[in-house]
Amino acid sequence: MATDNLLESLKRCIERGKVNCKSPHPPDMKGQDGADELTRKALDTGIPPQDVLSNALVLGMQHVGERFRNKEIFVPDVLMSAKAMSAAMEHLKPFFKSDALKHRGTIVMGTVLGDLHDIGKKIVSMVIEGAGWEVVDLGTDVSPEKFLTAVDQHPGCVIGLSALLTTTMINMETTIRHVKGKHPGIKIIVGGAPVTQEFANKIGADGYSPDPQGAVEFLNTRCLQN
Ligand code: B12
Repeated sequence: MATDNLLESLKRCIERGKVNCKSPHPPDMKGQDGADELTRKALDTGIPPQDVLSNALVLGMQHVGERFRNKEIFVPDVLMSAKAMSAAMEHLKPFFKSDALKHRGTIVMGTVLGDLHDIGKKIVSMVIEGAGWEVVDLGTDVSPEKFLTAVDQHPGCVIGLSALLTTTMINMETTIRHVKGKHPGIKIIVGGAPVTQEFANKIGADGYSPDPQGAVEFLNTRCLQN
């Protein structure tokens, strides 16, 4: 299959929530390769992992978001797309793993309290790891107290906060206040679809980026300790 066709088919698997060849969902794609097989094929064909990520997976998920907003699909459909995305990302992970010798520092990542979205956070974590940083991923629905405990366990770390809901992005501010109350010098970067530079400034974050590359730039320019 040509590169463009392969990426287009993979994007479609994300949009339709086709996880792998064996999965019965969606019925009209029964027996066809899913995100699992097509990601493997794309990488084996020599398509760069960054292209697989940006030109198939993220684009597919964006389309899912638009259709969900327009009420053309519903939560169970989105969950299947998220599952397909996770299956694909498993194949990408090794390509973003970095040499332990390049260890530049530690970032504690988490999705804030009340928020269960983690696809974007996982992508950002993967790219950051590939840039030589250790990532401690606290998962989703992380309370300010849990972030503080992690900072105590990883002295000198940076924090990365993710939020996808307008109702939970305010919990970024609570987390920043809680953590900076005890560690005023700690650097905190925020991101997620509803977050903006203006919002980041308002809540006292040190950095904001709409994408993983910006997060790496922030870490390498503002957070290196030596
Ligand atoms: C997938 C998804 C879900 C899945 C999540 C599965 C999972 N494991 O993550 C499920 C089905 C569980 C879900 C549930 C809900 N969802 Co939802 N969901 C989405 C959807 C379609 C895609 C999100 C996504 O993965 N995008 C792809 C990734 C790659 O993009 P991203 O997350 O933005 O991340 C990128 C950047 O933002 C940035 N980034 C992200 N984090 C960070 C962190 C740092 C530090 C940095 C620097 C950068 C950064 O880099 C990433 C890579 O480029 C969005 C639509 C959208 N347009 O965002 C709705 C959306 C976020 N959901 C929405 C809603 C309403 C809900 C529910 C309330 C629905 C319901 N009725 O139950 C629940 C809430 C559950 C909860 N408590 O969290 C709304 C939010 C509206 C709002 N104004 O707040 C959206 C916008 C859909 C819509 N248009 O209405 N959802």
